[in-house]
Amino acid sequence: MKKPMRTLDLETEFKRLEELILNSNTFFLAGHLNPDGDTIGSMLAIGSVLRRLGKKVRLFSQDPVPENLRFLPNVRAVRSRPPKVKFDAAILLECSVPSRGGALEPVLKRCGQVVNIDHHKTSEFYGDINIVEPHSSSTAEIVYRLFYNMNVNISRREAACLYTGMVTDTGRFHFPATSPRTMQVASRLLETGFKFSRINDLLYATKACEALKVLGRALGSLEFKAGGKLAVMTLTLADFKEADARPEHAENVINYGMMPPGVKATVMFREEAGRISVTFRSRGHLDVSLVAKTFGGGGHRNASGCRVKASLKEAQEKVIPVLTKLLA
Ligand SMILES: [Mn+2]
Repeated sequence: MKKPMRTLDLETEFKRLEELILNSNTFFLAGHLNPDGDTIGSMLAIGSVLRRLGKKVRLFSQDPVPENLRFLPNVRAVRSRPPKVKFDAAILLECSVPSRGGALEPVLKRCGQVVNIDHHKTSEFYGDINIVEPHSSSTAEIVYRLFYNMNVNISRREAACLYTGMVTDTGRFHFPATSPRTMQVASRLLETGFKFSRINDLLYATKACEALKVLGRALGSLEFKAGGKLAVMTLTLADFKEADARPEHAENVINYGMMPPGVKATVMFREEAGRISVTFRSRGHLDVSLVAKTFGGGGHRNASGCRVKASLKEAQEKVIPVLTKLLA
């Protein structure tokens, strides 16, 4: 890889990528670890367009595609084993640094050019071409613009992939990154006639029975502290056993804690063998990562976590006072 040069002129970068696509034949596409709807949807859409242009494409995700995205067209083309051949170009999707995609370096050394497409401002501009657009709701929105510039007509299936990227990254057009342009792009995608309602059903109205049972138990455990500003949820090993569930079935459960009016922060205590996993959520300026750090954990201002070697009761007695103090 050449030494990165920070390029700020986005239109020039789009043009350079168009030229690279037209002048190259083999492409390696990769997304980030723990892939989400935006990474996988964007990858599948680019892969499909490149194939229609007669190119050879390898899609790679070191981590498996999550269960809830396996409905996407041609998703089985995404492989978790890195290829051993050369490519004219690599396109990395939302990897702020190449290692966000896993062990990519050996493959990237065999790629003529590296393209970095991202909508996070943390991107390190490591590519030969860098399309980094922090004002974009999603990578899918950037990819749409690329195809639009190239005068590529998007197929129904490609539109379904890009829509999935946009709807998941914006939290169903809910987060502040959703712009008028996001809605315009979504509207253009809908015009292709793909079944967006079916996709929304699969993404948002489908949940494993085990996950529903765990959710029920977590909601049943809700308690309020700090004068109603703190919501506390608890899941014991027995809860998981009785729901026949695994820890991943409790993913996102914590977000329900933020729903009651007046709640400023929420914490979930989840019992594991010999320790307690503690996760935090908050809104706005309230920095729950400070609490996580107190107990050797970390994360972001509004979403963080730690693990405490203690019983459930002890962990709660340690953590809740620290949170209450933050809320005071
Ligand atoms: Mn994204």
